[in-house]
Amino acid sequence: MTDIVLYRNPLSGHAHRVELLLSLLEIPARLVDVDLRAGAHKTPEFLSKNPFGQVPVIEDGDVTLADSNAILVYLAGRYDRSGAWYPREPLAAARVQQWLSVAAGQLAAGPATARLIKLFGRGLDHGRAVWVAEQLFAVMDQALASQPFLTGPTPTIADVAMYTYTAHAPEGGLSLEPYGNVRAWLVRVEALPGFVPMQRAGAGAG
Ligand SMILES: N[C@@H](CCC(=O)N[C@@H](CS)C(=O)NCC(=O)O)C(=O)O
Repeated sequence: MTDIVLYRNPLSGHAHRVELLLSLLEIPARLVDVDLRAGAHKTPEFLSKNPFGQVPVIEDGDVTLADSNAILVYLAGRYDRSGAWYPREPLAAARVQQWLSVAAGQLAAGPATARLIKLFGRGLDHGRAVWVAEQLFAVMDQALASQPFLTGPTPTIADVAMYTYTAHAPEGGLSLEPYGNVRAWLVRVEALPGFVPMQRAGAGAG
């Protein structure tokens, strides 16, 4: 098997969730940094990989795939022989999908957007992002009161999708202090064999 190529930016939480699953599943990968500040994601060459001009994108042999959650589904479906990270049983799969939708919805509109505003000066509404994030964290905290991971007793790609922008919420001016179950869950994810963190922000992308 040739290494999977992951086009990413080191400060992109969407790209980090893919890097995290690659590492948890011990899938050999080569990381290629895309310089978002220089506009490398809007060149014809990169747009041929992802017409939306966004990271992450992976290349796996002759497969080119964009969108972080789609990539998680693909990697788990193709490479996780245990089937635990993306269960096939209809209700279990639906429970995972619920959180993937939240990751593309409230997580993106809340903590990820707050971070874009605070770190990268994006001209968006910080108050609204905080409002969305606080509602999200309250729901996550409740879900995690009765189970160690978002969909049950073992981790799935739902936890991978939700991890990064939750862990980095303080970079967007959000406090995780009121959400003890969320903080305990972050520690559990960080203790998984193969966990890799995203670097804390200094300079870079979004
Ligand atoms: N829905 C996409 C969102 C990816 C995304 O927003 N990527 C950001 C970096 S975190 C990006 O490439 N932004 C550059 C741009 O949109 O021009 C996914 O889940 O992969």
